[in-house]
Amino acid sequence: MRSRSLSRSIRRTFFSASLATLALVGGAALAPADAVAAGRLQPDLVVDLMVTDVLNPAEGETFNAEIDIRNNGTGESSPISVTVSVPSGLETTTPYATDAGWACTVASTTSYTCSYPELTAGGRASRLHVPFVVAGATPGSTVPITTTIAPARRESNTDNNTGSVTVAISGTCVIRGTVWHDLDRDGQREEGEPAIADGPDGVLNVRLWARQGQAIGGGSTTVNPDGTWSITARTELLYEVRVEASSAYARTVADMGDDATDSDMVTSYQFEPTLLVASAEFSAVHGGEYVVDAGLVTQS
Ligand SMILES: [Ca+2]
Ligand SMILES: [Ca+2]
Ligand SMILES: [Ca+2]
Repeated sequence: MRSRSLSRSIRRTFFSASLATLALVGGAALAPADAVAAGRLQPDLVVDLMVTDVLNPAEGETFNAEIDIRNNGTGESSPISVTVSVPSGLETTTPYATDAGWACTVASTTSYTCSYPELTAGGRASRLHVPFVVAGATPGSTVPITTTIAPARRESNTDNNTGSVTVAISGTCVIRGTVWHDLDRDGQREEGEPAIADGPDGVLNVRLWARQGQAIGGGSTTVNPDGTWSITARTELLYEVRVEASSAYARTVADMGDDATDSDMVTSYQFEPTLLVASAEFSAVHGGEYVVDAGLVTQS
């Protein structure tokens, strides 16, 4: 009896001594709940970002999905295994061996599997690049690509282990217009108002300008003797039509009256040494036909 009583007493003393030691080491007293959380260090792997390096790839072209993975948890993860889906319309190709730490294999016709070493708490994996070939996707459609991280051992949250991005498949459209001389400056093309022809004293060029750096597209042309022009262009991006002409001209008033016979140039970027005017930005989609006319007046 006595020995047991003694033993309990010793244990109690020992326990309070350890708590005191903990408090001293930590520099502040730890509340019991904090002590428990600190003792269970859990990883939380997250698909932090998923993008493609090309916004609008076309049939037969190769583009990359770019994927950032990090550990938002409090503990180190186990080695990481990631599945990247290959949807219908896209095909796998040889994975890269250049992403530090990553090793990818073609798991099947519908997925890649990629592995990476353990990530410490707060750690980020080097960016993963996964190549895709457009094969049989419908022009103008959007195709989703999904990344799924296999749950790490003791992972605290697996709801954020998936990320996805959609890529738009480029098609073709026709963009065309007429450049004319708006003699009476009313913004409408009437009978007798002439075309402005190609050349240093007329129209230097017509160009499709794309603001989105990761979009592929554009094109340029000169006008025909009757002032008309036409460009067949890639789609699933935003374009602006820019007309460069002699500085003898300026832009007439835009969007005045009947759209079939008005001028669609809403911006003047430059007057010297050449005139540079532009349409509003518009979304070009597969199969579309866009008429963008330019009325110019004599520079006064
Ligand atoms: Ca997670
Ligand atoms: Ca007119
Ligand atoms: Ca218009």
